[in-house]
Amino acid sequence: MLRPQDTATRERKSLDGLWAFRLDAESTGRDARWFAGPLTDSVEVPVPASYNDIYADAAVRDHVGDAWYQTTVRVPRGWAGERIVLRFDAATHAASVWLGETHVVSHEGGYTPFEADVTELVTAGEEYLVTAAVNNELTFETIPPGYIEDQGHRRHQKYFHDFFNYAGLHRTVWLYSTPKSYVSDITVVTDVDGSTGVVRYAVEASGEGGADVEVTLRDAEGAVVATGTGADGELRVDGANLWGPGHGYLYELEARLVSGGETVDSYLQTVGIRTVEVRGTQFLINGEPFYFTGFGKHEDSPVRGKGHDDAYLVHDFALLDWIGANSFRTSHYPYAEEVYDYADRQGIVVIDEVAAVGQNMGLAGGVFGTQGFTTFSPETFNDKSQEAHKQAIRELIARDKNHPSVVLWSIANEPESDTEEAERYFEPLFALTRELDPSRPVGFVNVMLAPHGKCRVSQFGDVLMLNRYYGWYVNTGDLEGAEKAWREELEAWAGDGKPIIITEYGADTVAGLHATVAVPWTEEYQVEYLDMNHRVFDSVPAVVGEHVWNFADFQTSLGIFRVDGNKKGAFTRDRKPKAAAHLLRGRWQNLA
Ligand code: GCB
Repeated sequence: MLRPQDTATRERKSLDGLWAFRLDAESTGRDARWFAGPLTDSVEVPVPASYNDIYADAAVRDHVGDAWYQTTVRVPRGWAGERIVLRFDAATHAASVWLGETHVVSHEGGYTPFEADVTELVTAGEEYLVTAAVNNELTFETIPPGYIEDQGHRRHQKYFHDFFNYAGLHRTVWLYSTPKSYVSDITVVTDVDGSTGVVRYAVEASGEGGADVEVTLRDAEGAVVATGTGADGELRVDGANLWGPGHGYLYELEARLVSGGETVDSYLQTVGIRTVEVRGTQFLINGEPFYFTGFGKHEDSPVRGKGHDDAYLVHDFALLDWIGANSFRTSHYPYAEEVYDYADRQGIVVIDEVAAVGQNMGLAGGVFGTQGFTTFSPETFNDKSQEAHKQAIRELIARDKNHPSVVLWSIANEPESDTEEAERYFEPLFALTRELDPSRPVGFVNVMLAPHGKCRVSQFGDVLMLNRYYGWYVNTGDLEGAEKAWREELEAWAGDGKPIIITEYGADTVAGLHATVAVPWTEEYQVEYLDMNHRVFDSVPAVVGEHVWNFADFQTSLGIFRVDGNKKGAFTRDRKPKAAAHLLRGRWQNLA
């Protein structure tokens, strides 16, 4: 799905700012047609942002159900005769949208975009109400899952993952125009042939039709390096400047629809020419072995929660650069598209993850206090859950397929994977991912409860991604025992002959807590814990990457084993380095 752009033939208008906002705990708004006029009894809310932490109000923070957002938009006068689209970059987790009194779109899935063609409903120059009912409920049939407990005095959202269920309009809302004949999709796959870069493109056109496709590829200085005609084809670039880790070199593909010598529509797609390949136990980018250093991250910051923020984007990447990280995983959901664009330009490598986290009732019982469920059953994860999971994969790949920074799809984090039901559930998801994108490897993130020899899903992955907490959740405070157990398990996995990425290892650490003899929760323990892990990784050649959990401390749901959130960050929530950050900096700068 293409992002809105300003080009010679298109314009866009951001609807970000303060919107009217009203909670609907009783779920009366839809029947009472709150969209039919200005939202009464409302306050103002910033877009983009999570609403939860904006007010000093537990009812907002812990709200379960619909939250209503409303703004007015004036369609620019100059857009008469154009196709006009209303687009939400994300609404977490589901939304229904009205333009005036007309329902224009509904969408499920909190981290991917959706849009509605509103051409027939608007007149250029006129003003309209835009209303969205954004719902944050998680069920066994949503991605991610959860369930609602009716506690009499309140409905309480339970879930099986460890980050706070922030909700709202987390990303930009757009009104944009395209011509009536328009470029509706572009797919770019690149290859390298000697010193020649190969760019295979496919351009989809929609609308009134009758136009031819022409493409022009320009280098970063704007010089034309290749041209083509036809809806798909292959462009060749002699002496190509490849995209690679630390080298965010981008070409630009202009796709034009041309009719009678006139350009009807023009869309600009950045292109990084690179290859990705798994060979034996190696992960190759441009034919060179790549070793991932970096983090599992979160979209999380004080006040705005999961709202996208360019200041945090640029700052977080500055910290990745400072610490010598070359990559991160978008744990545990697709991030804002701005993040991938920036990663493309910065040469940062991304493992792109679908929001399938928490599909593991074994883990949920122990860690999240939500006992008594079976993971895969007609009442829990069933065919509808699997269909939602498939849809989440489709939307992820449709959105992110053209980013050179994305080198690997992660289709789930720590699901149950040691049962026959899990094997049956996941096999088709791997097949779907490969069918949608044969150009990238695919994997899923394995949990400690399904160790080597027990896991029945890792057979489907091109790489092994392991989350392990030896020395934290097990062998707590016993780094010697942890090292032994960890090495033993890792060596068993290495026998599978696939590259292994350690996608999580970490220890909760309260910044400023110290001890002479390292004990859990102190900065000293986090340092020794990481050191121990690194000794283990360095002794197993199949390990091709290490992602510390987590980049920064982040907010979690209330509970008895988190104090104001998860403290496994190398940085605090406000991005101050703990001692561990300095350790990592030394190691990763050396590895680079
Ligand atoms: C995990 C999860 C991650 C948690 C982390 C922890 O295995 O993948 O979402 O935050 O452990 O700190 O417990």
